[in-house]
Amino acid sequence: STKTVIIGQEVKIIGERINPTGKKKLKEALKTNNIDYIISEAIVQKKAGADILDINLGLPEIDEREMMKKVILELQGIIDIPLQIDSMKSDVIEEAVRIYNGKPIINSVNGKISSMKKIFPIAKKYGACVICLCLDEEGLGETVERKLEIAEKIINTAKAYGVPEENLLIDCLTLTVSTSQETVLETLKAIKMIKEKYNVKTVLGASNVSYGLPNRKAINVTYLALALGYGLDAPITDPTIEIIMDVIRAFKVLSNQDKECKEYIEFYSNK
Ligand code: THG
Repeated sequence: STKTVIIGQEVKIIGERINPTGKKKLKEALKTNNIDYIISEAIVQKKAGADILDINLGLPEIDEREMMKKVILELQGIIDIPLQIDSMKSDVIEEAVRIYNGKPIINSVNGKISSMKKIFPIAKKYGACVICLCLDEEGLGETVERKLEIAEKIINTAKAYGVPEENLLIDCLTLTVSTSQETVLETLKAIKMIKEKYNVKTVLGASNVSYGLPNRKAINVTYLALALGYGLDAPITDPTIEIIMDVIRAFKVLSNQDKECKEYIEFYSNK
């Protein structure tokens, strides 16, 4: 189907804070079974404006499957925004989507046969949405052509497994601008082209791009604003970083999503 609407539907913020990568406090909480800390991180992100919460509890020292189950059961009794199940392990993903009340989002599948073979049957069985990473056996797609080729392969394979296009979220992935400068705009062009061609949404991690540079915030928010301009539907980001939410709120005004600037005025008048 040919899509003409690239931007205009509401941007959704995927909160990334429940992920132990580089987070000492969360690692400690996972090791000591401190579910309250994880719940507080969920509440903080929702209050800051997250629309969806990514849940990654992968730590070698713990029983990830048990922890995931406990956290999902607790969180869905407290918080009403959708959860995104993020794990390297397909048994953890399956257990989580099985007990989840509602339509879960799986983070993630990629273009490798081994990944699609594990993830798509689960997505089909539970009616889940799936984030599809533009990488395969040959590595991460670095050009528009490669990203499109991988996305197309994943979309077609999903359909063969009975997972419809509208349940797919494509992640075009970005490398770090300090080491792969020529590739970062390719990611944005791929977002636009994939949305023109397919009935899918797009997601993108909005902070990997700046590794290795000083003043990372400036790079991150500028790239975020560009990505939104190219039609990114859902940035994966930390909503507690004020300037990130400033940019998203401003973008919603400028792209005619925040009608009559209502949310914008409401938010900043009360500050
Ligand atoms: N695409 C998809 N999923 C993803 C990513 C993506 N999941 C993981 C990641 N990228 C997004 N989530 C994070 C989580 C943590 C950090 C960055 C992205 C992070 N942690 C800091 C560190 O590593 O040093 C610590 C920050 C802190 O202490 O607050 O940056 O691209 N589909």
